[in-house]
Formats: sequence, structure tokens, C-alpha cells
Amino acid sequence: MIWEKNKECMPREDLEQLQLERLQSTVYRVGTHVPFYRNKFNEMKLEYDRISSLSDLKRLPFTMKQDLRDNYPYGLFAVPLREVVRVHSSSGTTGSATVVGYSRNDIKTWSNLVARILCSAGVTADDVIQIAFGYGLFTGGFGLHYGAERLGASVIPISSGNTKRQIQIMQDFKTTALVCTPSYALKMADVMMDMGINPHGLSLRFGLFGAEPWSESMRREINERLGIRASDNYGLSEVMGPGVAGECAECNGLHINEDHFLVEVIDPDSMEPVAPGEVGELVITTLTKEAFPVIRYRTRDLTRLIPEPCPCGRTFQRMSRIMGRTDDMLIIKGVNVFPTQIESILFDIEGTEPHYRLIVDRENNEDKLTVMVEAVESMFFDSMKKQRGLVEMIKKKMATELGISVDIKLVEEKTLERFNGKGNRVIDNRKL
Ligand code: DLL
Repeated sequence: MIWEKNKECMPREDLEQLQLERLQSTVYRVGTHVPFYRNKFNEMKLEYDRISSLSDLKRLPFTMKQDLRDNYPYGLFAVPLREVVRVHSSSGTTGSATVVGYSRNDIKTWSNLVARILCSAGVTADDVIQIAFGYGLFTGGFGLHYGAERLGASVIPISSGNTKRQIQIMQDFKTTALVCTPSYALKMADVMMDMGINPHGLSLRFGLFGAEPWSESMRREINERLGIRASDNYGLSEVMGPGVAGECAECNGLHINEDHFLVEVIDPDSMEPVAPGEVGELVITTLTKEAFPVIRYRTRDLTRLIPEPCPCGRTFQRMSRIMGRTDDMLIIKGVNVFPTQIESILFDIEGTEPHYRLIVDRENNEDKLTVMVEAVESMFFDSMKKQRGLVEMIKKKMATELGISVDIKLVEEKTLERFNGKGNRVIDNRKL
């Protein structure tokens, strides 16, 4: 059974009881098997067999990315290697790599949870799913693959890259669901245009996108261009990979798989919980992982929990789409700006293409943000006056909505690099 109604719609009281039991066994597991946690618990004089309510979570130590690095490669594993059947690693764009491991049960749970997310997005065993995430140490390819197979769908494990071939296969194999990053979905739409293929003539109905932040405006753009329903799904390798949270057909926030993950939202500075519904850093404790459990993992991802119940009937809490990472946030002249905010503004402006770069410089001790954005082709044949008008309009919108002045540089269509996987749209030249 993939649509696990008895779990996903479980009364909160029962869920909390289940979470408590699972938290107790996870804390016991790491306290007895992982020296890193045992030492931390001892230092804090925490009796790890004495967790009696969910509020005891607050007494547990946080785990940071650095802790994973310090214990590279296997130091935080809670089972001997012979019980580990899979290893993944995060590439470490912002530092050295980290390694995570899965027991046979972990792989089973992971597949179930990804299947659950695919199912809640509307995908069924009748779908043909093209997985355009990289297969390898990145959790995206294999994670979605196992989940899609578990669902019983027909899986095309094409991996990332070679966009023309992707589109050819999509056409020939009658793909109904595309799985990749939202950036790559946009690139596919562009390449389809170049190939003279009308996306609306394909069999594609669903897009399951994740692994990077995106905006509501980008979703609209993708939906319109590809003629699909795009939904968001979230996860991170340190905690499992994809399968942590995903949107239901309402496409209005991601249900967190709370029977396997306990979440908190904290103020990243004070590390205290934020008021209910406020934005903060997501902190996750795994409840069922065997090989690589983590306690209060600080994701660095910013979101808020949505307190209202979802019309779909699921009782698992929703979180809003990830707004950005604490380490993505740009501070421009003292104002906090997230790339997704800029994306949202740009995508709603007529005359621009959904491709942009943000370049940050510091000149004479002053921050300067330049937004490079592709203008539609016709704009370049238009008068300078029209182009200037567009630039002024974008500047004004940014000033009103972000509270800072930015420079806008229109560039010709297709001049900015496209992404096959996670996009990186910020170039910060400040030596801070
Ligand atoms: O990106 C796992 C994944 C693969 C999720 C495929 C969904 C689909 P990592 O490479 O460890 O794992 O990167 C995790 O990516 O902390 C977020 O900052 C970001 N991220 C993942 N999903 C989303 C999303 C995978 N839906 C990091 N929206 C996380 C925004 C996301 N950011």
C-alpha cells in the first residue's frame, strides 16, 4: 500500500505517541552505538534512556554539518559496516564531502517514503517516470528511482544531461512524469522549443521537482510551458535524501513525513524555537534510521510550518517551500535578500526570460548587486527607449519589494549558462 491513509491521516495524538516511542529508541541507539553522541550526552549529563516526552527533545544536542565532516567517513554510523548496504555522499560545494549510510531496512523505508511522496503528488503505477537526476553519490537519482519502482510505475533511469536525448526519449517512451531539478525542467522547455517540439503535444502530465530552492512564479512558468502540474519535494542526504517532505495535489506546502522525522523550526541565532508559523531554520531528528540516525540536524534551510490543516485530509504538518538557506542569504547594504525573492519578481515581468544571475560586488566599501537577466529576443530589436523602460521598471519593482537599489543588465537570450542539476545563480565577488 503506497497511499498510507492510516499513517498519513493519523490523529495527532497517536502520531505524537509513535514519535515519542521512536525518539526514545533513536536516542538509545545513538547513545549506545555512536561515540560522538555518547560523549555529548555524557558531557551534558543526559541520561539517554530517560526520554519521557517529546519536549525532552529540547534537551538534546544539535548536530551540524561540521560534525559529519569531523567524523568522516564512517564515524557517525550506528551499525557496523557489514550491515550497511548503500553509501551516498554529498558533494560538498561549501566544504569537504560528507558520507551517509543505509541499512537494508533504511533502503526499504526510503523507497516507501519516496513512493508516498510520488503518490501524494498524483503519480500512480500507470505512470512512466523519467528520472533525470544524476545517479551516483547524489541521493536524487537512486532515491527517486527506488521510490518510483516501489510505486509500481515504469521507470526510465536516464540520469541527468544530454537534454536532446532526454526529450527524444520523453517523446518516444511517452513519459508522463518528469523528475529533476526545477532549473533543469526550464532548460528542457527551452531545448524543446529549439527542437521544434511542442511540449503540449507530449504525454507529460506531472513534474516532481526538488533539490534546490525555487519560487511560486517559477512553478507557474514551468506549468505553463510544459503543460504539467509541477510539485515540490524536499530532502537532504544527511537526513535520508528525497522523501522527507512533499506536496500533495493541493500544491500548497510540503507535508513532512512526520512518522519518520521530527521537525523543529528555530531562530538560527538564538537557537530557540520560533513562534508557531514563523520563518526559521528547519531542524530534523530522524526517528527510524538505523545506519545513520541524526539528532536535531541543523539543515540551514529556511521555512515555516503551516498551522492550518490541509484540505487533502493528511494530518502531517506542512512546511512552506524552502525560502533559501541561511548560507544563501545575501546581505546587501545590510538588507537580507534571498535569491528566490528576486526570482519571483523577475518571473512576473513581461519581456524577460526566466534566466538570471546575481552578481555581488563591493565598491568603495559599498555593496552593489547587479542582476543579469535575459530579455526576450524581440526586446533586442526594439528601440533603446523600450529597453531602458524595461530596466527602469525592474529596478523600481526591486526597490519597492526588496528595499534596495539594484543594477539591471539585460542580456540576450541564451547567453546565461543553463543547469542540468542544481542551479547556482549567485556570484559573490566580495571578499568578506
Ligand atoms: O538534494 C536531496 C533531494 C534530491 C531532494 C532530489 C529532492 C529531490 P542534498 O544534495 O544533500 O540532497 O542537498 C540538500 O538541497 O538542504 C536544501 O538546501 C536543498 N533542497 C533539497 N530539496 C529542496 C527543495 C538533495 N524542494 C539541500 N526546495 C537541502 C528547496 C531544496 N531546496
